[in-house]
Amino acid sequence: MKDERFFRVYPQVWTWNKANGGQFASINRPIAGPTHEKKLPIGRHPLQLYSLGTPNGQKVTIMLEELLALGHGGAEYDAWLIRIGDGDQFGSDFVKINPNSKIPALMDRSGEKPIRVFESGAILTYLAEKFGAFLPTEPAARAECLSWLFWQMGSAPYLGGGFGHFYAYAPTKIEYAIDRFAMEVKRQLDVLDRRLAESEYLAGSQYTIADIAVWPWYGGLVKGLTYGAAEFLQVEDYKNVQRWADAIGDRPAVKRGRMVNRTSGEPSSQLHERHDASDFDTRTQDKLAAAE
Ligand SMILES: N[C@@H](CCC(=O)N[C@@H](CS)C(=O)NCC(=O)O)C(=O)O
Repeated sequence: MKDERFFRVYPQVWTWNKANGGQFASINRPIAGPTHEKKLPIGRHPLQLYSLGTPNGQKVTIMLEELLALGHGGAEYDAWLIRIGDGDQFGSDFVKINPNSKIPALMDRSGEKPIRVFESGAILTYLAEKFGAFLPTEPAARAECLSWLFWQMGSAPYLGGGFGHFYAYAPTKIEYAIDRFAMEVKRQLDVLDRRLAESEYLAGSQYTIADIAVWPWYGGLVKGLTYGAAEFLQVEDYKNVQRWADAIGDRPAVKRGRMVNRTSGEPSSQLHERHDASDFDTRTQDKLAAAE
């Protein structure tokens, strides 16, 4: 029950203040559905990915690059860029693939009827089952893998929407919110650190979709790639997470997956769209700029 003090600050009925000064004020809205008609391009490969190189987007491109590295030719994909800052996620075709208007979104066009998949955890599971890879089949190992995968899906919003939002993006710094989410994120890092003290990877001795889901968020955080919060959160303390983050970050497929649909950082690390394996050598932003 809200008390008197609440209504001194807030009205009885919430109204939408479009210009609230927040970093993502231009795209945040309280209603779902498309804002405009927009066709999405379709390339020549069986899998069509519509995404952006954020941690949630990287999960899928890392998975696809890992599958290709294993020799699964059916995992060939076209990765199209969805610029969420420009509102591409509210285009009509995109909303048909993901009614939640968030990247990543996947269309599998390999069968008779196209299959849409949204939510990064669902996409990882779909691809793992389709290709029989990175998801153990033995019941105990499979349960462990899915437990950590779902742990990620439930935990990362506290890291991104909670800590990251209030520490890095909110227009006013609210000590209570930063403290609350810093504490939760440190607790989560400790959960991972204790697990990785007893196990090489999250689900056991094998590298799985659980690692692929968790690494872009928590690996990025402990390597100082996210929110500039490495010192604030004392990420060096999490020695087992550091060991695991380094091992995964060294994988060639992870290095490639991180480049796809990336629009920030060194131009040589940005491959805005990926349509062919050779694009990593020929179509990064530095190469495209040099060719102009
Ligand atoms: N639970 C979703 C989260 C996806 C998500 O939050 N995507 C963000 C980028 S990292 C997005 O598309 N934001 C656009 C928006 O909120 O309008 C998943 O894991 O796929």
